[in-house]
Amino acid sequence: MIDIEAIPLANLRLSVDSEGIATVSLARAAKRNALDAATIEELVTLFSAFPRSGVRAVLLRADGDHFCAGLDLVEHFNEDRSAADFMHVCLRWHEAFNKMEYSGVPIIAALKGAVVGGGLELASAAHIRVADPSTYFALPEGQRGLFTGGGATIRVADLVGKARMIDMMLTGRIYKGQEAVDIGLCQYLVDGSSEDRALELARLAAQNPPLSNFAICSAISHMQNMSSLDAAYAEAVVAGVVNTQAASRGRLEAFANKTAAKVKPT
Ligand code: 1HE
Repeated sequence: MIDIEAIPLANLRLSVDSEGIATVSLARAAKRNALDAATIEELVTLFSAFPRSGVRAVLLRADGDHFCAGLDLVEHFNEDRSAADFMHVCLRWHEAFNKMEYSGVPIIAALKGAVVGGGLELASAAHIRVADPSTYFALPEGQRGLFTGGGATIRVADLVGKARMIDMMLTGRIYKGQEAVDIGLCQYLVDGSSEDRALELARLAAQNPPLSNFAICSAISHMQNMSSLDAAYAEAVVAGVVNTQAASRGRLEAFANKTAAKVKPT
């Protein structure tokens, strides 16, 4: 097991509670949590370690009023990067966000304020997104003379569809509120604090056996990349392992004994 609380962090903050819920905070509020190269390296380190840390779910939140303002535009301007340099920057973003999406550890993002550009790419690597009334989503890359480089062409297009993503980028269209839920940018919209709801969801997910969560938070994403034939094969193999795990025996026994909760709306 990796001692994740010993990992040195400057732009992120980490705490882990007694239930194994890790809270990761984006901690550059003065810069609206813009993602500089150092922050991306911290995301890579942390999210690479979670699957071997015993953490059961992750709450991803941000300091300040905005979740994330995307690429650190000032760093990018000052560095005056070559094409090859920025390609390598993007590859580190992909490393970080792939570690998140394919980690097998549920990540619940508590959103607020700006979730824009690379901030939306970060949010879309989480497994569940919770928005509050202040939350808004945009891809202002086109207006900045840029293009997405952190996986939006894959994950945001997957969430909202190609046509909506192209419109967002061409016109700077901003989505918020119920419309953002309706088009798939987030799964929850709350009146109060997105953090409170996200923590509740993290606690719920953490009650599942870790191997089930591992499959849910890695296998589904992998299978989306496969042909239907290969996905069906992989699903059978994963289900063979997960559905016969020791941790499921007691739960199945409870159902057989009629002591387990039924699946019914409250
Ligand atoms: C930043 C950044 C940033 C703020 N890079 N420093 N993303 C964008 O195009 C969004 C750019 N940011 C904004 O539109 C606004 O800052 C916000 C709407 C997010 C927030 O507004 P506000 O009024 O609360 O803050 P502010 O006064 O604009 O900024 C406060 C500070 O944060 C200021 O620094 P300071 O040193 O002057 O105090 C800003 O410079 C700094 N800041 N956003 C760097 N993004 C892999 S490719 C991905 C491509 C993209 O992500 S493109 C989208 C970029």
